[in-house]
Amino acid sequence: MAKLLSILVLTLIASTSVLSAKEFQEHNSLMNHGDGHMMDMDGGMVMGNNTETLPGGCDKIAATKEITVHAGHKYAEKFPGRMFAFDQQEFQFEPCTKLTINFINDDEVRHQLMMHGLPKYLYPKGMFHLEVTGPGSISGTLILPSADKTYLVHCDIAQHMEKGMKAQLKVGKGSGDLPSIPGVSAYVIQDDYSESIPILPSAAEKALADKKKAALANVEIQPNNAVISGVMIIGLVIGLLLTPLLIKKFKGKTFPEVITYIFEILGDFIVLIAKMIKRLIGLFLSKTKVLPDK
Ligand SMILES: [Cu+2]
Repeated sequence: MAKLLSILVLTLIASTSVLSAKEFQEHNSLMNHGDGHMMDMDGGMVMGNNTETLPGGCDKIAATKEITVHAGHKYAEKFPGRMFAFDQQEFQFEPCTKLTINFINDDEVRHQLMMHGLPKYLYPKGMFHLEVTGPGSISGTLILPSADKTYLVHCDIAQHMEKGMKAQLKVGKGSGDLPSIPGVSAYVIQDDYSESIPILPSAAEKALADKKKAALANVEIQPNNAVISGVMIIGLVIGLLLTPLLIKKFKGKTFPEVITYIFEILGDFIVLIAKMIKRLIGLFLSKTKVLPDK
């Protein structure tokens, strides 16, 4: 029984390890969900597939083209600081072209080829989308609109576009270049690997630090100065006035006698204060108390 169990467990482990080592998969038997949405249970998906309906302004299909686009980590090697990329960053087609894209994922992760801004009456959410999880291929077709426009092509998996998986597709003359297309247009946020930047603070940072320092110095020193000038002067004056009197008083007395005398004075002083408080309370009570007429 124990032997049988161990064989079963080993078989399970072996089969899962075979499954986890992903092999290239052609996603070509997809289930059609309607509206150009097709998918399988292995991470293959097409959205916005359109092989027939002409976009507004297209009298006929102007041309039929087929391209293959790879997605993978290795295509980002030529772009410093990027992690993922397509093997091409720019595409250009004549308006009303029927375009078939064969999308190949060369990585062990999930990648997409997404186009945005297409006419919504024809493409749900204005989107054409191909997706493959792990190494594999998938194909989809769309008919490009009639107007000159530049479309964003990207992978929408978190951070994949920011890390380089971004391209542009121009229909006709296009409508300019999109920002941060690796190798095509300037990055919106430039990477800077020069040594001077992390070591030396910028002039603005330095000015800010100096300002903070000055502010802190003011807060700490100014009130102290005021305290010293006010209280200290009063103390000095009192001390100067009392010293001759005290010298006279303590002449010929020993140190313990002086201490005893000081405590006696303090004791008298406390008693005096207590008496004054008592008298004040009495005064206050007699004034607030409503006494009946005799
Ligand atoms: Cu991706």
